[in-house]
Amino acid sequence: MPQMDTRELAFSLIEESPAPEQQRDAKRDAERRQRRSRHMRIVGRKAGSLSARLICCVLILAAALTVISPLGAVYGGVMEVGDTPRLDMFLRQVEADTAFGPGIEDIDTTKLGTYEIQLTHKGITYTLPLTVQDTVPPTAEGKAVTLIKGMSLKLADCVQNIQDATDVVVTWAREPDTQKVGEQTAVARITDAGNNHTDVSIPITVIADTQAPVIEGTHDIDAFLGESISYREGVTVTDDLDERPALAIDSSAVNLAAEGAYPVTYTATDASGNSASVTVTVTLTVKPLHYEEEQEVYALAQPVYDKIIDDDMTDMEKAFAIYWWVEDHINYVDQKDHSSWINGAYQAFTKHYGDCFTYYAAAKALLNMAGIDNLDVVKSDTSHSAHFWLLINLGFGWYHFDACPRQGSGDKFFMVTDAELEAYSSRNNNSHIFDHSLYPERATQSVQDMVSYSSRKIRQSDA
Ligand SMILES: [Ca+2]
Ligand SMILES: [Ca+2]
Repeated sequence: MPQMDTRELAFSLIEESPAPEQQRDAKRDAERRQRRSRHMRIVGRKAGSLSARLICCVLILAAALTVISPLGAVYGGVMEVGDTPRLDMFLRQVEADTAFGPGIEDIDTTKLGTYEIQLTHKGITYTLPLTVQDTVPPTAEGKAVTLIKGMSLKLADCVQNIQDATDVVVTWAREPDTQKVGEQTAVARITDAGNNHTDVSIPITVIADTQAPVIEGTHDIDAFLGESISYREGVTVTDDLDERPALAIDSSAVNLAAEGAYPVTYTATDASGNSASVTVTVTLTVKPLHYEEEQEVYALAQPVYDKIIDDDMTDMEKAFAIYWWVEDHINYVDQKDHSSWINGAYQAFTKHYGDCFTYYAAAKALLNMAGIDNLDVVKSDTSHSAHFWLLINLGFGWYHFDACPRQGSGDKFFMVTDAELEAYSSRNNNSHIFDHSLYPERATQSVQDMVSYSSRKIRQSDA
């Protein structure tokens, strides 16, 4: 308790009391002392500090030597946090001419501490301490928790309905053992600002996880030297119990500075320590000169696609429109680079010239955009010349698709069967000879009665 208040109180008493020379007889003074003491005894629910009380006693004794105090010796008021200050916290008997001074409403009674207040009685103002204390422990409930062995447990998930007038701190009084499978009881401790605490029991069930996580989406990676590699792209890890199993990727064997094939291992581990691994191969090569990006090719092809394709067309009509655009818009010239269909398509859409590879590549880009399944076909006997074309499947079998212009009878190859293609090939230096075993079974039923090369239209039938 502040010493100043005690002095002020004592001084107030001195000022209020009559001078000793005015005391004419002891009886009158004694009566007066008893009367005022009755009316204005200041009380406190808790005693102040020893030193404060000593000082108080000394000062009041000193005052009594010169005057007879009308007030009691105890000072200050004590209230529970959250209550409203009342006069009876300071006076045993509240009289009509007693009131708090200004500022009493500014005291934050939700915060613990000792505040200075003003109290006026019979025209005299006293400065007194008001102590706000918290003596009521918090209340709370424990919440039963089930967790997987090894997983961490948040204390906040174990306690509910916490009630107290002050802020509280929640700690473990008895921490759970999350490595121990079975049932156990942990204890949480809720401590308030007044240092009162309440312990609540937490029933905890720890279950075992024996199944390893599952890694999906891993694949071999081809990349060029100098480019960054996204090992995590498309890779997911799931577990039967652990919602967030850990994924570690060991790429320490990859030499980013040298061409080669390197192992990369993905290891997923759940909270209980079960783990699974997958190893893929990362192949690094030097980036070819004039390498074009796939998305750039599709961006170049988009205006072509938008011009020749609309949503009302059947897949066969879309494929036929692609066939004619490729045949019409690429001029044939001999060339040697057949390394990448992306590069071939890039040349088709930017320069509009090339060889059979360019025709094949442009058609492949547009067929991909139309969502039409297609496969690359490579001529097997290149002693006379190389050749490239496609197989496409609209849902009723694989047919040959080759928009590179030819000469001679039967030189159009839109959805032709092996027999139809090979009839031409055998007459033209095995132009389309291919290894049948390398490709899926082709359709044998001709659809040429649906195809009009002269009108460039697909005749609708029951195909
Ligand atoms: Ca409390
Ligand atoms: Ca598991």
